[in-house]
Amino acid sequence: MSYNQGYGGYQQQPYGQQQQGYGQQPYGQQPYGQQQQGYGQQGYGQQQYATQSSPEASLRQWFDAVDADRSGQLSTEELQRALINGDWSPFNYETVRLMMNMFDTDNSGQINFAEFSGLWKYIEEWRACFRAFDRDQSGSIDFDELRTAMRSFGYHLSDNFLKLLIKKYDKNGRGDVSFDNFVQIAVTVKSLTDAFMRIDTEKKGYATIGYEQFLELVVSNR
Ligand SMILES: [Ca+2]
Ligand SMILES: [Ca+2]
Repeated sequence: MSYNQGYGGYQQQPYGQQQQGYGQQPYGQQPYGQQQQGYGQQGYGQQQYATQSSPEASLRQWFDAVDADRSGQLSTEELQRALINGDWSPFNYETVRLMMNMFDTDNSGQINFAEFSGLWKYIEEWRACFRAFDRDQSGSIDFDELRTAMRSFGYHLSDNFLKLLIKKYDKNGRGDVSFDNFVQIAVTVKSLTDAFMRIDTEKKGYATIGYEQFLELVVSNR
């Protein structure tokens, strides 16, 4: 029952109808203007690129700086150097791989500059979102903050499941999650929910799923 209740979130507020879903987030409302602030905070603005004129030029320089072998493409390892949390720690490998899969549109296993620009914009949108939900500005998302975030994304998840998410993605053992892990949680929950909704055709919040169908769902979302 609690499962159905928890999952019921998407019945009550289907996508696009969420009270304050993605649309209402700071997404897109603060494009590059506000991100300047982010640049400085994340460290790379403090390096020699600080005074660059256009955001594109800064981004290009950032891309070139992390493209260690000068191939004009970023490998997963190079990309990891480009993606930094608020506390300057690099993104965890899993999140980098997730971003790689999402933005490597030509499936080359590398990220070119055009793909990187899209990826960067996406990350900056998430950064604004993360800041909005990090109420106490601790630089991490705790249980209450995660619950608020997931609700506003339209997911009504039980406290137990939210606790499980924190437990799984809390890399410092402090009972909260860093920026990279927050993104990973949100993207994972979304892709798994979308996959489930394709099986749950009657939108009941439960479905009969075959063994291999289940394996397929999990594997294709990794
Ligand atoms: Ca490279
Ligand atoms: Ca916080």
